[in-house]
Formats: sequence, C-alpha cells, structure tokens
Amino acid sequence: MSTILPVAQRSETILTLTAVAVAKSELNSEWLNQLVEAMYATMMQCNGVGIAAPQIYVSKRVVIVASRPNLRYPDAPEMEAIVMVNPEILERSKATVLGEEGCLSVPDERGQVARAEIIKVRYLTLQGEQIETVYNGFPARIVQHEVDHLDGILFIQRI
Ligand code: K3U
Ligand code: ZN
Repeated sequence: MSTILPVAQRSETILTLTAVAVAKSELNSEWLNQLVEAMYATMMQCNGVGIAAPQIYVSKRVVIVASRPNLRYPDAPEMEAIVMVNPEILERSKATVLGEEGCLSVPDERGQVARAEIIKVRYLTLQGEQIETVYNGFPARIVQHEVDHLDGILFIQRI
C-alpha cells in the first residue's frame, strides 16, 4: 500500500518555489518511483485529476496528469495517469479558453482561468524516455496548471 501524504496549502513557501529538475542519475531510481507512487496515492485519495511534487513537499519537477470526465468537463477524455518528469511546454496556441479550475492546495476555491487551448509538451518518462505530445482541452489545462506548480504559481494568481 502506498503512502498518502499531506498536501501543502496555499500560504506555504514550498508552493512559491521554482522546483528543481530531476537529474539523469535519479531516473529509474527507487526514490523517484516511490515519490510518484506517493503522488499517485495522494491524488487518488483527494479525487484529483493531477498533482505536482511540490504539493507533497518535494520541490522536484515531476507531475501526474490524469484526465477523466467530471461535472465541469463531462466530455474530458479518460486517460491513464501520465507521469511527466521535467515537463516543458514547447508551444502554446494563441487561442485561449476559459475553464473552471480547482486545486488540492486551495481546497475552498474554484475559478475561471484562461489557458492555451492546445499545447505541445516535452517530458521524460520515469525510465528516461523523451516524449513529445500535443494536448488539447481539459488535459492541456491540467498540464498547464501542474507546470505552473513547478514554477511556484497557483491558479488563483491567474484569475
Ligand atoms: O478534480 C478536480 C477538478 C476541479 C475543477 C474542475 C475539474 C476537476 C479537483 S482539483 C484538481 O484535480 C487539480 C489538482 C492539483 F491541484 F493538484 F493540481 C488539477 C486541476 C483541476 C482542474 C483544472 C486544472 C487542474
Ligand atoms: Zn493545483
């Protein structure tokens, strides 16, 4: 069974920091696998559709994106959880869309945030394979929200 960890809350410094890139030597490691397991368990426990490592007090550039249909986005795709190590948004569409966001670190607030509709992302898998993918709609929104966490930005700063 995986450990469920406390989630950092909005006024905490860890959420304002720029997270550090995962080093090559950390790929494929037991420590990185355990970090991701704890992130996944915590996200599932909180019914989230994403999570970033700083939210469980680890200032490293790791996120999980796990789109599924929900009340606000009934047409969202059901995706297997995707782990992104050192994600980089390479391109953003000029077109933006407004959509509702929430955050496990800001549990009492929801808000409408404008995000690029389509993005191109590059990331590493846990094994160190480099992937480039295009996302649109809700998954693109989650990626942008999670990458913001790695850069110390909360969605409430974008409202
Ligand atoms: O499932 C949530 C949700 C909230 C608003 C709209 C649709 C779904 C809970 S909030 C959530 O899952 C965050 C998780 C966070 F904060 F750890 F990253 C991810 C997220 C939700 C909505 C838009 C973008 C990101
Ligand atoms: Zn969040």
